[in-house]
Amino acid sequence: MMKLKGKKALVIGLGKTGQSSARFLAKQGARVIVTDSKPKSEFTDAIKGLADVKIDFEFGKHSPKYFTSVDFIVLSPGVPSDIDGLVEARAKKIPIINDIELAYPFIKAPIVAVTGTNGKTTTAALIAEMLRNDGKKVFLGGNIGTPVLNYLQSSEQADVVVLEVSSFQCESLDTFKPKIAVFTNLEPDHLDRYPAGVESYYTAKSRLLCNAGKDTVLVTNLENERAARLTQGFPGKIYSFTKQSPMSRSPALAERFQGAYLQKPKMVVKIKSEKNGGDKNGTDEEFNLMTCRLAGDHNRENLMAAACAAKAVGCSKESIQKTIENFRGVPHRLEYIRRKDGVYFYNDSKATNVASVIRALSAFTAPIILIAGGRDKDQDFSPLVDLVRQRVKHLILLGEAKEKINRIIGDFSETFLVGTFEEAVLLAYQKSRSGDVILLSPGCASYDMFKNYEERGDYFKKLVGQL
Ligand code: UMA
Repeated sequence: MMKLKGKKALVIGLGKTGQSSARFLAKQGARVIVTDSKPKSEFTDAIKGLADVKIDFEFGKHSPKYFTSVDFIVLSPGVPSDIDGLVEARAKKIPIINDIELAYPFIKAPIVAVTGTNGKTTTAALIAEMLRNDGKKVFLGGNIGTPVLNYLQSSEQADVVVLEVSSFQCESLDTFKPKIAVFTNLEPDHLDRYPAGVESYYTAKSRLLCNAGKDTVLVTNLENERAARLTQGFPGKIYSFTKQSPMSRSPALAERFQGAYLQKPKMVVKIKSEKNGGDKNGTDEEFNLMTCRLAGDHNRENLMAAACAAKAVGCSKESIQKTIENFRGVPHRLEYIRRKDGVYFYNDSKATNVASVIRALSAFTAPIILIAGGRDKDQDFSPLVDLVRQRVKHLILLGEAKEKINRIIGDFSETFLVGTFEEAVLLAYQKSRSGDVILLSPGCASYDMFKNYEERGDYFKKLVGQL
């Protein structure tokens, strides 16, 4: 465990991560400097919130001198790992860690870490809910919005810590070793952050397994080629999930299979027990999905992943079934908002890449009026062509990427380019008929018009509420 007392630490970025890291370090007796490239005027609340601890701040730039005069650096996930000062710090062998690495040695409870391109937030929330329904105290944090160090600064003693871990957070993992590592799927994303190509994004994600051993459980998706590949040579236990029965995939797989699969309308979970008297072949537990409120096939995958992870920490069948019945989804992820004049409104503001728009469009059989656009992340929108042609009756585009998206998929549906969210919502409503779905699933980042995807989704919900 790194001794922090008296150590000089540089925290880069004063967002949620930077604030919780700076506070934790200062409380542990470290000498803390925080540097953020934005001007001081943007941090009035953050500075006030940290007034009770001793911290030095630098705003508006990152002075090179700090990067090489500290004992270690804590990097916020949104800060690219190749900014100038970091290159120099690396050359001088100054450790560069993130908040998860900083927190890890202090966490006593078993950790379930969830990553993947899509579905990781819903899966992490489902796991937490299953375990809470099982009477366990759970801390749920990480990329989902609550930095992990907030846990160590509360009086809470969790039985299980569930963390959503993004690729940006995986990148700087070094000693972190979760008990259970969940991969929902791996698909191209964040190519603006990984200019060397998609392989470097996958490499970043696989850092989650960099210390995996015999005692690690990997939960992964057999439907997804890249996620399935993680099982090759994996040293620990593998719980996989698949939409087909393992037998129909291959008898060899069925033989060794542990995990979850669908047998519509049921989900079957098969985990072999090694405890005294346990069933070495695995008992099948069946779960009824008829009452599940989560829309879309992708959510069936999230459910299977969550059930495998929950089982790996000893969750009961009843608690999993109860969660299936009561879980209403995570805000901004295919979140049902309301029905007006027979039209259903869904907020999927978290869909910031093409793969998640594909999932959202695939979740509905009703005609869709799709509102999309925002800040492009160098994406190829052409994989949307078929679904837009089949399911989208009107396409409403806005934000910086609207012309690019229009060039690629605009011809496959009646398309409108608008300037504001107000116009988009009003037009969608005017064009709708009873039975339609109005779906905000932008396929782009929100930063051209909003602070983040939550603000975008909340604004959409507000406008829909006002109709
Ligand atoms: N900054 C610099 N220098 C730079 C770049 C940025 O100083 O070169 C500063 C910015 O001015 C800003 C601060 O860094 O003040 C922001 O840091 P951050 O972007 O790491 O944001 P946090 O508020 O710390 O939030 C982060 C995650 N954000 C990102 O990964 C971009 C949050 O995930 C996460 O919830 C939070 O930590 C707690 O763990 C958000 C996200 O969009 C939801 N994640 C991406 C995704 O899900 O696709 C990965």
